[in-house]
Amino acid sequence: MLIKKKPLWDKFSHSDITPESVYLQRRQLVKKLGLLGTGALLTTPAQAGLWDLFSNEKSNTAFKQSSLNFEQQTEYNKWIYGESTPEAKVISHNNFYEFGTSKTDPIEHAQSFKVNPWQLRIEGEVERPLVLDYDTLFSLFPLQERIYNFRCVEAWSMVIPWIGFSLADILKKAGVTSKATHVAFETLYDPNQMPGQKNRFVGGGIDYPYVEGLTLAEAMTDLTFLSVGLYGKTLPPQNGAPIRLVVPWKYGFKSIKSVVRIKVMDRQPPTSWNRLAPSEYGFYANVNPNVDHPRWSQATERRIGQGGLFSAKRINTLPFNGYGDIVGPLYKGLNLKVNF
Ligand SMILES: Nc1nc2c(c(=O)[nH]1)N[C@H]1C(S)=C(S)[C@@H](COP(=O)(O)O)O[C@H]1N2
Ligand SMILES: [Mo]
Repeated sequence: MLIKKKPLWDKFSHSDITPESVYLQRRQLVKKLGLLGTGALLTTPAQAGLWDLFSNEKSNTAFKQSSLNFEQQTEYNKWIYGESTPEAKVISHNNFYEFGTSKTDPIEHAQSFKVNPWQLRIEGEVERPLVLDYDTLFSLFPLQERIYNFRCVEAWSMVIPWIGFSLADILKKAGVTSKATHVAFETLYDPNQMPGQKNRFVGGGIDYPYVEGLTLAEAMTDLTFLSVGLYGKTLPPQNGAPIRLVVPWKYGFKSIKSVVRIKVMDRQPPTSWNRLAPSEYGFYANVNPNVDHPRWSQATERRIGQGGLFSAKRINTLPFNGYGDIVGPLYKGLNLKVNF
């Protein structure tokens, strides 16, 4: 399912792979993770997950690996997803309109962006509002690595090793009330630091602060991630330091950067791109190869970092960016062409 880069799965789905080689691969991975000699291999969810991985191509267990430690999970993720987009691309080809609309503006103009001190507020329909300072962002929950495919609405994609924790963890800590139906997010508003907020031309016409939103069910899904780092380090400013949302089954614009406010709501909040161009960008923005953008096809994507800018590899785009077996049930009965 959610496997974007396929070296591992390709090996195991080809008919010329014998059961013995599958078995050896599994032994090798289990050994790499240091799980040999720990006793019964199938007694913990993590180990059962590993077993599933090799017995059923469709199973995705990366997010059930709670009993793996950080190093084990990193190793495991590499095996599932293959290698990530080169770090140099991930930090230099960005959308962050607060710093300008070209892909190279953020790395050029965000370097002096002050991310510490920082305050992230969790408020609205919650039992216990929270205000988290910079250090707390990194210490509140154990940090996990998640290698996710990331698909921009502009039909390019990368595979990025994020560091962070599930949004659900923080929402559970704050305790959402029974009135909650949606979650709204807001980026820092500081025109002195962000030239795009000062000047409509630089900022692409967005009405700042940049805002985003999810349904409560989407927000509570374990896939929905708050990232504080990538490639094992804190986030560079151009990628949304010190903390940004990552919603891997939705177009990239939902993954709002440099978040200062998470507000649990009793209704659907407005979102920046939808406000700017409602016929082009919907509230849901689920990756969908069958619903084209009015001005271009969404059937394929250019995988950044594979083959250079002009010869870059084009691959097929998958429904929900490949995460359909996890999040598809959230949209049962919803017309995805109308609710794009
Ligand atoms: N505040 C804010 N968040 C934002 C954006 C932005 O312009 N401002 N751009 C979005 C878009 S369109 C994309 S594709 C991703 C890009 O994330 P990356 O630069 O880390 O790859 O950030 C999203 N989050
Ligand atoms: Mo995007």
